[in-house]
Amino acid sequence: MPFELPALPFAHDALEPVIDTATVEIHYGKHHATYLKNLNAAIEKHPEFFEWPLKKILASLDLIPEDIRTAVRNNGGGVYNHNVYWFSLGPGGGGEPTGKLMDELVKKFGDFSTFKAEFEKAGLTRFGSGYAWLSAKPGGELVLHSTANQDSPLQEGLEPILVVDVWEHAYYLKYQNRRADYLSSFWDIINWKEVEKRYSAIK
Ligand code: MN3
Repeated sequence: MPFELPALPFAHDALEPVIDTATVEIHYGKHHATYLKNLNAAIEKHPEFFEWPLKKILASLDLIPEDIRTAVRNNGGGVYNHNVYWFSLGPGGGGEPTGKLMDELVKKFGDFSTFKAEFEKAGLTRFGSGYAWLSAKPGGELVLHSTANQDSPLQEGLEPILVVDVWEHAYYLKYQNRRADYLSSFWDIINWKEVEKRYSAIK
């Protein structure tokens, strides 16, 4: 069975004014959908990998046949990373996480505002296209990092917890060259309940 595009958990205009409707429509309906189409086209050549969960594929790219490995890395990453992105967001988001995730953030960064500043810096200093991530090691220790292009934390043995897409397509219509403004507004649309769930699932 081909991989599928998950329905967005909110309306296209639900992230206004942080992310405008046109950006959501193009980002989800064109960029994300195209990664999905290209991933399925690549896997068609070795359809046995349709049986694998996408996470397993991305965590073990060296097991993917060489003739499709780059296409799977780029397009599979493109599908998965955008899944994490959209499902971390929602209207009426913002505030701060609670529970175990907050405890670990404080342990790692000292306080929440230091984490925010470090996360924004990771997004701002990712040269070119990519993502800033809060990920977790297998034992639950948090790691702040960024990846280039459509690479994912799964390739480094890390579990993604929160992501911000810093490809220009994620923000250019509204923010143009002002990536820093996109990053500082991003906090208002984070659905911490979903992010906390993702973290609890690995512990
Ligand atoms: Mn994107």
